[in-house]
Amino acid sequence: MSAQLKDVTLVHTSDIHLGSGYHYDEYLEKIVDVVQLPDVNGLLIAGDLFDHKEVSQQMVFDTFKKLGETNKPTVILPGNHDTLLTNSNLGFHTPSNIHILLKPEGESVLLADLGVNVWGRPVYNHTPEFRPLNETPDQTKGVWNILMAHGMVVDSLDDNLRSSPITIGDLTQVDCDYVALGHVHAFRQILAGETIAYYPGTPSGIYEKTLIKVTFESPKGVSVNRVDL
Ligand SMILES: [Mn+2]
Repeated sequence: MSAQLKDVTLVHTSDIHLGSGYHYDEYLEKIVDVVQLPDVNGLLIAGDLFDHKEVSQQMVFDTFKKLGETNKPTVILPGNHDTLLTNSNLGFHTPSNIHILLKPEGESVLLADLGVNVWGRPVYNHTPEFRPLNETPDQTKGVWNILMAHGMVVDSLDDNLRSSPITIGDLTQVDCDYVALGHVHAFRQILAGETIAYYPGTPSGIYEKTLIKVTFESPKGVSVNRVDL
């Protein structure tokens, strides 16, 4: 970490499952309310924004309109439920503050105003062979580096046949300041070497409704705060 890094606070959420019928609009509003706070600079959605690909066009339009109105950089990594986003025939326009990571091999977006680089590999095939977090890029110098991954953390690939596995070994070897996970519907810290990795839980549905505010400060480092909605 260098002293020139800017102080940044991001909201990290996942597993919103819009269209599943669990009062989605209420929770999208709550997320947007947190993102609108003056101390928040941007938003990370680590997969399963939409529940399925038959979500109504009106809901898709309303969702991107609300996320666009924050005017804060927003990075979306498609999860296994986001077939609406990974379908190549997207028939909608997204506001300019929204970046969807779509390249199957993984891609980065540099949020230059914030001094943040975000990388993620979207879920196209939710199978045991798909590895969201192996072979990740090296850090970009002079900015905060965030990796996003939608999958199931497992001790090792031998343990089970979970789809989209993220091993503790994968998490230990990454070179970044924060790993924004999604897929598990509960707030959870994952311990893996020096890596800081969290599931934020889900802001909607029948579970405890949580998200994360993560703050990057020079030279103090990274602090993670659970927010109960
Ligand atoms: Mn999922």
